[in-house]
Amino acid sequence: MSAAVQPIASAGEERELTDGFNLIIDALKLNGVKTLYAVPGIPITDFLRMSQAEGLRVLSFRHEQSAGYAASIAGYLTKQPGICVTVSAPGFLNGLTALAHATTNCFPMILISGSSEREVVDLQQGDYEEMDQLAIAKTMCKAAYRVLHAEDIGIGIARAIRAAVSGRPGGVYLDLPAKLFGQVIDAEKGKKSLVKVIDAAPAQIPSPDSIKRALDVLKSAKKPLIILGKGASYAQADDAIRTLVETSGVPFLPMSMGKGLLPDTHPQCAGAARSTVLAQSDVVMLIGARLNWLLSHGKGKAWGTEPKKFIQIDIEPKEMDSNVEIVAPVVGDIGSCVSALNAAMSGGWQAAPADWMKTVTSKRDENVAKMAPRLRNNNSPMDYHGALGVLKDVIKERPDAILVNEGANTLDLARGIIDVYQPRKRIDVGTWGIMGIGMGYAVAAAVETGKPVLCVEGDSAFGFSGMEVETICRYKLPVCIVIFNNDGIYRGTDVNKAGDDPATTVFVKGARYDKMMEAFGGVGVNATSPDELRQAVKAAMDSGKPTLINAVLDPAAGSESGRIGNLNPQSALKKK
Ligand SMILES: Cc1ncc(C[n+]2csc(CCOP(=O)(O)OP(=O)(O)O)c2C)c(N)n1
Ligand SMILES: [Mg+2]
Repeated sequence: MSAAVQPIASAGEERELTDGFNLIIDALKLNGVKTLYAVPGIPITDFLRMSQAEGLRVLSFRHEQSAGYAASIAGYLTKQPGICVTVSAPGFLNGLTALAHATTNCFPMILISGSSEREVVDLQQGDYEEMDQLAIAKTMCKAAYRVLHAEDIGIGIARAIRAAVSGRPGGVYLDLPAKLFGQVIDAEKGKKSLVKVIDAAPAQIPSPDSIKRALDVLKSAKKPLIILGKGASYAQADDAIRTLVETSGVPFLPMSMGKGLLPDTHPQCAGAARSTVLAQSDVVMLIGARLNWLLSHGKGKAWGTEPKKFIQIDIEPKEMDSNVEIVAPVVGDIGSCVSALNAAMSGGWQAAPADWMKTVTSKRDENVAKMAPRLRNNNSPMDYHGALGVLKDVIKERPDAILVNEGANTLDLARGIIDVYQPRKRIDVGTWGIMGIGMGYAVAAAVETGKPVLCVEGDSAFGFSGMEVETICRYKLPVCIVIFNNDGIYRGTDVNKAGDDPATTVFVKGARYDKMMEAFGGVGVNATSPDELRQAVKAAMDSGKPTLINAVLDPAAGSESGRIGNLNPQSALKKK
């Protein structure tokens, strides 16, 4: 039990007291929380001070959205809910995007926001930062709770933790009105009210029938494929997944954040033969991957004409048949499901047909060979391939570094080109293709893993969280940011057809983002060729000093919306 307590004389006896501030801290610490991602202000300024004094690490950001993204990815990386703390109304709303993002991506996160006085808010009498935060949050997360009495803090925090990590993980909102922090109760009573969450994410064992059905379908395949989603990475069942893939002899396709579960250079990796395996496979086993837009909903042109049978492993029963028929649903946590499959296969398993594996590997090798010379160009200004060839080498030399990636072309090309070798080393825009995760992710990745971080950022993408370079410098984090500066969104060459304003997709030409870093004492480098880029990134990764490299790209490099230009609506009318 932390400090707090002060003896007071009451009716001739001395009692120890505690308060809301201390009970929240005690409840978090009791449940193993070590880090808070936050922006201070009324009513949480003192709470953050006291948290820091009590040994919690408090990372103080410049904007709640970045603090929220940091918390969300901390949840993904650790399987413990990442905690973001904000002030009321505007701070809460700034954090809410990240909470919704966490829910959509199935990352465990808790957004704790201070709120204004209930009596005033509910009568809409115009309180300081008045807003019915709980009602708003409810529509955007997995669960939302409010605590009104100090003796309920223990239960409130326990519920939030359990809701965030159990079953399919997601975002949870916890509303803490200003008055709660100062509420004083008997210290002994307070201590007894705390709850340590036991087995917060209980294993969910798949039914034996579902395992047998899945293996029967897999056995019947002539051209099987395994798709590894970020749910598989989240599960931290790395060895079991590797065993399953290798025993089955099935080619695997990693989704963006599933990369590295097995190295991209693994002989069974079909990453560089994506269109071939999607179109030609006959049985597809999805492990922690959803058939959402990122997999073209499991149907249509990308999936070819070959009839498909889907096996799906997911903790959420409602995921099954969401887009197409799942002939073999396996519902349970990924670790338990994959272990059960491995156990059932251990009696002897006929590896996938060799001619199929050969088709996949020859296509893959052909694509890799075609790409190779483009990655070795030393053009100045750079193109994406020249710059990414350098970063591919850097990650090969430092496979333990965490790669953060956002942008359009910068994202799509980096995903394809930079090989990942270890699980949970690539973190990016996720299900929504969201810009703005960059610096928040970088902070949390450095803090939670202690590993060096390499951020590969489009110049537009970086702008969404760019002010957090100050945060990175302040905490002296080993983060190297490379900005692919092509003067704009997708390209820097658009021209406004009417008037003097610049086109909507272009930025100040020749901007020097590296100077921003220097403003806060970090290292800034302007790199105009792949050779210069290589030197600068290597120096940054060696020194661990916060570094920002402005990589000057040809403004004409890049295409509209990167690889997803087809999603732009088109009109039959002629465009202006
Ligand atoms: C929050 C949010 N706002 C807007 C977008 C739309 N959007 C998609 S990619 C992108 C920026 C692409 O430009 P850049 O980061 O410079 O990458 P490039 O293609 O130029 O390499 C934007 C604004 C988004 N995905 N998310
Ligand atoms: Mg750009």
